[in-house]
Amino acid sequence: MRPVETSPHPVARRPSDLLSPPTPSAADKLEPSVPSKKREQSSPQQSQPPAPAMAGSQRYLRYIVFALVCLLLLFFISSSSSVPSNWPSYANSPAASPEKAQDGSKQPTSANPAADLPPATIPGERMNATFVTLARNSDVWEIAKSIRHVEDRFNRKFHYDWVFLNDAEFNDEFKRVTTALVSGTTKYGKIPKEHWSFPDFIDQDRAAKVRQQMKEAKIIYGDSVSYRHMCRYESGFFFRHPLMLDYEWYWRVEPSIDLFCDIDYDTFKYMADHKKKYSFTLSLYEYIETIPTLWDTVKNFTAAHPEHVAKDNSMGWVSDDGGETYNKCHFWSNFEIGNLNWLRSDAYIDYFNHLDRAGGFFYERWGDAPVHSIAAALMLNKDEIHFFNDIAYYHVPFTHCPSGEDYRLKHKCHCNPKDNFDWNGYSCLTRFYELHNWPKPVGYETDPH
Ligand SMILES: Nc1nc2c(ncn2[C@@H]2O[C@H](COP(=O)(O)OP(=O)(O)OP(=O)(O)O)[C@@H](O)[C@H]2O)c(=O)[nH]1
Ligand SMILES: [Mg+2]
Repeated sequence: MRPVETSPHPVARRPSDLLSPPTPSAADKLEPSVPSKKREQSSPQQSQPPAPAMAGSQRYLRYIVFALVCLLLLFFISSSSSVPSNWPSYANSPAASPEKAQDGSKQPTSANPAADLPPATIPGERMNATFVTLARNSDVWEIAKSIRHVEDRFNRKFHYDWVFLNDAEFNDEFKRVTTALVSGTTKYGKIPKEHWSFPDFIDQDRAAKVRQQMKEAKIIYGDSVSYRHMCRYESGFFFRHPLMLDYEWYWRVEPSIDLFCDIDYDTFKYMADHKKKYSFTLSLYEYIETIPTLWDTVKNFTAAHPEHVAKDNSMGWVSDDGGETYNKCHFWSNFEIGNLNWLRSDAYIDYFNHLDRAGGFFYERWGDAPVHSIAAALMLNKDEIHFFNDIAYYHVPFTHCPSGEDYRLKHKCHCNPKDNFDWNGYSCLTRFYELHNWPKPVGYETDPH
């Protein structure tokens, strides 16, 4: 919050203050019956006995002067509170004149009694949950925007904590700005070096060559070392940071995202009550150039650890040929609400270690989105993955805007349904609906797509 600045100069509050003549002094207002000049003159005169005729006419003169002064005062007061004639008139507005309120009664100003406004704070138990953001100090203003959206649409009603993680120390500005915005408790953690560096089994020359080749092939973030550390960290470590060990549920938030609709219920509690472990709002196809050997590595893992594969899994969502090849569908992991105990489970840790040893985070450019998504698809039962259709979300360049105008209006959504990515050919949501044999959501037919 910006400090309130005090001005050393008296400031005119309205244009009329500059235009109107000065109002009488406080002293004049307190003793209106004796104008100040008159008071000064009166004492010498009182010392001489007045002639009777003079005394009468002087009294009348005084009354006349007094009446004139009163008239002048009244004129000054009324002219200083009037607005210039070229200002718009609100004379007929009920708000401007309470005595003209629509029901004809004189009403004092009162609070809006509308019953359908959501309460400022939603009562009830809170889950053991936190928001989590990986960010650099330079992300401060973009994460500030994201926090504002999350607070306005959800967290001002719940006050969940927010954990910030960084491979460097957070500076004071980052802490000040984010702490001021979050309604829950904020925590700031530095990532240990061993979670944000090349493991010793990685061949540095081979990794550098790949980066050069990807740069020439113009693959997005193809030559970036830090992006690779970020993807590896989000895949295998954030949930093990000491600050995260306190929690069971997380909601991942990135800089520059938008939430478009009010969320009036506790999404963490929803996950717990419905036995969900992982969730998404957007899904799409991955660039195959960044993960050429990921699926083969996964197949090696499932062959070695069949016990980690869920019976009622979502293989049909990630493979069109019963697991032979990967169809590249993944949940977009810049948004996630999920269960930290699942990520900390033996099954997930075995999976991550297997992938990490294969080296694809550095010899290719494996993203945390396909890594999380394949794990969820194969190691969770399909009912444990939740599609948050009601969380309207944007991360450049895609928007999830819920189907159905009725829902959007009731939840004060400000997304344009034309921007909805769900039924676009590059989205994997239709496949998800087919996997579950769900009909398309209400409003699908009438919304533009
Ligand atoms: N501390 C830290 N955080 C990073 C670094 N690189 C990325 N991040 C964070 O990791 C998350 C993902 O990075 P992004 O750059 O948004 O990656 P992306 O979403 O694939 O790409 P964009 O389309 O550019 O958003 C964000 O929360 C970033 O703030 C880094 O080097 N250090
Ligand atoms: Mg991002």
